[in-house]
Amino acid sequence: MNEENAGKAELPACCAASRGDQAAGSRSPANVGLESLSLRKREIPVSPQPEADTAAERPMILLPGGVFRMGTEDKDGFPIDGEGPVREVELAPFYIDPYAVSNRDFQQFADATGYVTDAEHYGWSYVFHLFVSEETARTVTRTVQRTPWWWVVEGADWRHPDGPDSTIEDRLNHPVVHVSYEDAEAYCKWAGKRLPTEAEWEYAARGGLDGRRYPWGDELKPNGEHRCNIWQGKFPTVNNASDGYAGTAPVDTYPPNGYGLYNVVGNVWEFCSDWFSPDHHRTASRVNPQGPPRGQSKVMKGGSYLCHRSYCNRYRVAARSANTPDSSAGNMGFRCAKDA
Ligand SMILES: [Ca+2]
Ligand SMILES: [Cu+2]
Repeated sequence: MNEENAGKAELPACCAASRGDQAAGSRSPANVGLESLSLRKREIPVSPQPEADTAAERPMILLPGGVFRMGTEDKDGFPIDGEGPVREVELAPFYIDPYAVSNRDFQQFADATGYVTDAEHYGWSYVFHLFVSEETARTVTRTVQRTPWWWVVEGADWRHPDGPDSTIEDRLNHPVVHVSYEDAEAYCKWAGKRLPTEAEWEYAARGGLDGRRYPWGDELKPNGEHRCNIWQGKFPTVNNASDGYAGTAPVDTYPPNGYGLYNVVGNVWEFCSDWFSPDHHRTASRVNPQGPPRGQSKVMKGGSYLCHRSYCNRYRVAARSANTPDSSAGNMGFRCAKDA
């Protein structure tokens, strides 16, 4: 395959949408099952606020690097995404954050710099249909044809995650969303950090386990316990939220993995620094791989609160997706890394 053309065209529809995907006038109750809209009023659990500190001061996790096995040939996986082959990859030591960047973290950055995100610049972002208020829903005219649960909501941005009439005040400890790859890069620069490479992200997400499906092992719910924030019920209309959360969860929800990272799978997709290609890694160097030199979309890892086995089984450590650098949605965030 020509590397220039490798990228999002090959990716099957996922629970993320790109900025260019919207189509006018395709929203209709039949598309998305509006009968379940009452779910949107579900109380969002509020976690205790952490100690007041700054993201830059919070300790990062130092990982020793070395050789690990990256990728999967899991029968439950998506070979077309380039999840395989399983290969030995060598990494230098690096630091990574235990948590995704939270609304509180991003607020410090925005307050300090006056930074304007891509969503604010464009004036809209993708909001999952069940979170949009009735009033805001009346203003929605565009959705994504292949993924009609994504509504183009004017005035949706990181401060207004469900639309202009919503706020982050009740979720300061949740991951920031509606931030693009470019926004994530800007934050990292300000914080003296950087995004992880895909290899670093996956190594960190595996938490020291070898060849497992999830950060904690092979079983989705060990002893019947939820270990990540994904979708339960019937996607995209009925979310039982039996894991405790219909939307985002606080960044420190559920036990961490073996390296001390929280919510690496589920909750929000996390941008990595690599351009996406389904096959570049087959022939590329396996020492500190950085991804292809060019591309259309940036790698995202970990899946989100919208992932469901029936539709988008990408809440596995080896799963991959991608989005264009200026795209944003209510299920996309990031965590930071740093050279050791
Ligand atoms: Ca959930
Ligand atoms: Cu998904």
